[in-house]
Amino acid sequence: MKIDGIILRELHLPLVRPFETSFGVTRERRVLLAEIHSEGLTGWGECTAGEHPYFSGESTDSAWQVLLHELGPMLAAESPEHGGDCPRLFRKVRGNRMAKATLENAIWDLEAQREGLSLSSLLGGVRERIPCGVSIGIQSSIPELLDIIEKELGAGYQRIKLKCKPGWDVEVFEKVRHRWPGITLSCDANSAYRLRDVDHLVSFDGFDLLMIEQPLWHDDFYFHSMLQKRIETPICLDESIRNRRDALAAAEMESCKIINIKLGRVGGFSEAIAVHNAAQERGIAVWCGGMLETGIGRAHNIAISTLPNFSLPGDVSASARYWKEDIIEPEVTVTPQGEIEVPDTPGRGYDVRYDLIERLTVRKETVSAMALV
Ligand code: OSB
Ligand code: MG
Repeated sequence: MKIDGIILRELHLPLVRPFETSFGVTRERRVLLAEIHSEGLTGWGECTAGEHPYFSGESTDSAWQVLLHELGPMLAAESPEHGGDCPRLFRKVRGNRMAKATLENAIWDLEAQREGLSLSSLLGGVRERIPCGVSIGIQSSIPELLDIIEKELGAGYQRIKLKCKPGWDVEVFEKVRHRWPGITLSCDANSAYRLRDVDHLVSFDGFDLLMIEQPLWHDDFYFHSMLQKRIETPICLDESIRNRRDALAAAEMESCKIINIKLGRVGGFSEAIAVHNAAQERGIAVWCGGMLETGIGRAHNIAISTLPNFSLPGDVSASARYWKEDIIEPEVTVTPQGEIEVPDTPGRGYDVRYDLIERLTVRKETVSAMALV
């Protein structure tokens, strides 16, 4: 498809409530969007890099730079036919997977529109609805946390994930389990623990957690494998899994029993499918993670979650949990059974609210026209 223009935008959107993890608090997102025009259609991609390089080495600013000066011009020069062609086009650029995913996912969005297929069908999805969980940040007190959990369970969510760190873990699990002995509960440490904490982590086994996500170093497989031998609770890797090879290494070393797939973290839909397939062949369940996305990234997360091995509820939840007003319509909503109905219209399945996006845009740049001739 001929690329007629690539526009990058930065939008500022306050979260409806701050989100705290072991690595920091986010109050307002600086969202980077790519808008790709091709043959009368517009594809959208969202960069999941954080405001700071704390989750991965990428940030809104580093991704902007790489998109504007490296990846954007490469894409414009090649005009790929398929989203699946992008990893090859971007091969020269190392890392920067969240930046790469921004463009690749927009090309898949365009391709689905061109073919008149829903993004889910184009990706090989099989589900008409997906099961949803919520990720609940660290709160200032346990009573506040319990109130939030009560509300989310009331809304139907099928799994509660608690962000944890030393000092916000066993006491919290105790109180939550005491109140709700039977709910599906998991936790996410975002690398907050070290090997000296092994005995402490063994004590998590008393809380019947579905998984503990990324307890140790962000780039580790070996020590997670040692830890998994000591604890019953299944380890889920998030930060460590950058691509299919990492999934294979983790499976081989038994570093985890579950993998969280995030489109940005693995570089886009193509690699997400490859991780999904590798995990499936090795009996590792996967689920779709979230990065506090707006509706555009959320629509893409919904589409990938329809693949067969996404067998656990994801961190893909309703727009209203994050935003006063989402930039898509309709907004993403969750049924009382805790599911999202997957749209079956061509492309991403949600309309983009262009006027709202224009209003929220604080920075806008077009990839050099030189590269577009
Ligand atoms: O580790 O899963 C994570 C948000 C930002 C960075 C990392 C993570 C998260 C979440 C939020 O857990 C998931 C969501 O989008 O609701
Ligand atoms: Mg995580």
